[in-house]
Parts: sequence; C-alpha cells; structure tokens
Amino acid sequence: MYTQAMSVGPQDVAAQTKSAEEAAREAAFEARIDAGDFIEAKDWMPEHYRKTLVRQISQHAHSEIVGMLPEGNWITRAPTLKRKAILLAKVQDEGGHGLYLYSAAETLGTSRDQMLAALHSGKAKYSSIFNYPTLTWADIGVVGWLVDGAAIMNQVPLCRCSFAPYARAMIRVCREESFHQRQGYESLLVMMREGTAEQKAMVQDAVNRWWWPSLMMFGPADKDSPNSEQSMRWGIKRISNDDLRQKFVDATIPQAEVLGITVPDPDLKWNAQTEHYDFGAIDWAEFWRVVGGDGPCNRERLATRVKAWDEGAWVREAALAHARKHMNKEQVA
Ligand code: FAQ
Repeated sequence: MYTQAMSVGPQDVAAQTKSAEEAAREAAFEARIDAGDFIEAKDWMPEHYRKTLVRQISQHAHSEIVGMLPEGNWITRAPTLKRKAILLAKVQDEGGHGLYLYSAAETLGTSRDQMLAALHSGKAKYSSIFNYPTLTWADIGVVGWLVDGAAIMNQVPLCRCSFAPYARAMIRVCREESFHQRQGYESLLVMMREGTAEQKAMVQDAVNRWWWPSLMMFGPADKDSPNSEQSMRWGIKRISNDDLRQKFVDATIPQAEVLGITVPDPDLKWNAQTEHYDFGAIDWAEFWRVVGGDGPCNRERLATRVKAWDEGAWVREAALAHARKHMNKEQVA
C-alpha cells in the first residue's frame, strides 16, 4: 500500500529540513528566554517576536511624540518663568524618548519612515491618553502626576524587557519620567497648599477628567488582552495590564490624600483583606472608541503630526543633502 508520505518530492524534503532547522532555532531562542538572557538586535529571533516588538516599541515612540502636543500647548501660557522652563524641558525630554524608541525599533529592520507612515495613515496606534484635551493649567500638573506616574509604573518593568535595545532605552526614559512625575505632583501641591479656592477647584476638576483615562493607559483587562500572554511568555511584558493598573491605584491614592483631592470613583475603597484598593468599573466602550480614532482630540492630534511632518520636509532634505556632500568629500579625499 502506497502512502502519501512515500510521494514526498525534493521540495517537500527541503521544506521539512528547513522547518526542522527553524524548530531547532526556535527551541534555542525559547531556552535563552527561559534562562533570562537578553536578546540583541543581531541575534536570531522568531518573526512573531520581531513583529511584536516593532508594534509595541513603535506605538510607544508614537505616544511620546504625540504626547508632546497636549503639554506643548501650554508652554506659552505657563504662569511663571520657572514653570515655563520646567515644562519646556519636559516636552523636549518626551521628544528625546521618542527618538531613542524609534532607534530601538529600527534595529529590528523597520525604518523610521515606515513607522511614521503607519502613524500618519492612522494604521499605527499611540496611547489613548493623548486624545484628551488639556483645558487648564492644572491639567499640566495632573498630566505629570497621573500620566507620567502611570507611564513609569508601566515602563519600569520594561527596563528588564528581553529585547536589550528596548530595555536600555527604557532605563534612561524612566529616570526622566520620574522627574516628570515629581514636577507635576509638586506643582499640584503648591496649588493645593497655597492656591486660591478657584485654583484648588481647578485641580480637582482636572483630576476628575484625567483619572479614568489614566487607568485606561494600562490597556484592556488581562482577559481581553490578545497580546499579553505571548508577550509575557517572551519577557517583553513582565507584569500584566491589570496588575500594573492595581499597583498604580495603590501607589496613587495615598498621594491624592496628601494633596487633599479625591478621585471620581464612588466604589474606591481600601480592602484590608487583599491589602489593595478596590476600584470601580472602567468604561471600556470609551477606551475602545478612543483607541479606534474617535476620542475628543484624535483627529486634531493626527492632523498636527502630519502637518509637522509635511512642513519639516525641507529640513530632512537639507540634512540629507548635507550628509551626501560630506560623504562625497570623504570619498574624494
Ligand atoms: N492606548 O493586547 P494588549 C507616556 C491596544 S508613554 C492605545 O493589552 P499590549 C510618556 C494595543 O496596542 C505611554 N492602544 O496590547 C508620556 C493592542 O492593539 P494592537 C505609552 C492601546 O501591547 C507621558 C490592543 O489595544 N506607553 O505616557 C492601549 O500587549 C506624558 C490590545 O491590547 C507605552 O506604549 C492604550 N492605552 O499592551 C509622554 C508603553 N492599551 O497593537 C508625554 C509600552 C492597549 O494589537 C507626556 N507599551 N492598546 O493593534 C506597553 O506596555 C503595551 O503596549 C500596552 C498594551 C500595555 C500599552
């Protein structure tokens, strides 16, 4: 009796050999991950690992760059020279974070132009949080306290990400984010301790608007997070979305108490048994609406980025022409 296995042609043999080789490489890669090794850009890696990293790192880079917009909007209106200098430095830092992150993603073989084209066409995501408006000066303090606070909580574990160029970028980013969080908290503390009744009300109003979007920054609940399981398995993510969100709430509520503000959650209470704060249900319909492009500022943010890209074309062209001129000179010499 002839079986199908006996009619294997030379191409099939090659494919089988290749897949055996591939399987051996994958097994070696998984063993490195299990041993806690860091993966460098030139090391062999499964295609899905590479794609997952390009997706996450480029989204992260886009978030830093788009994240400059809601705060940059207040640089000319900062109330004092000191606050203006701090805000200017912070917004510049965010630009720098975007650049390290684009560089880390480029080591995986995707060009910056490709990543930016994905952002500008609306294909690539960036953090939902930057689609909310900064309506008053208090929003700037609250963004530092809550948004940078949530960013650090999420990013400190990324300093141990299995992909070494990302982990290295995150170490520097986290140092700067920590200053960002502190400056935001300090500016709120001044408003709450020395401010007028109107200024205090402005802080409370900003917290009311930013609290829930900040909790959404950590992503969907673990049970609804399609990427988490594999990313945790590969050591890209070290702590799950829900666990990070809980850690953020636990760290932030005592700070809110020192400030003398409340968060807009009637279900928030300390649970002595779990030793964590219980908190109310997140409006996931709002989250997905914003992620899907229909938040309060999505269109404005994207249009601003596209305009900046188009208007900066002459700078990129001039820089490239300059680099070419130098290269030619070196070749002649
Ligand atoms: N917004 O399966 P998961 C900052 C998407 S930087 C929009 O859980 P994953 C600094 C997710 O991409 C803030 N989309 O996904 C700063 C996925 O869609 P996809 C950014 C979100 O990747 C401060 C889908 O939902 N930080 O703030 C969001 O395992 C102040 C399913 O989700 C980072 O990017 C969201 N919030 O976990 C700057 C950190 N959440 O791609 C200026 C690195 C989820 O399959 C001023 N990233 N999605 O189409 C991460 O840690 C992860 O990517 C998560 C999401 C945790 C964000």
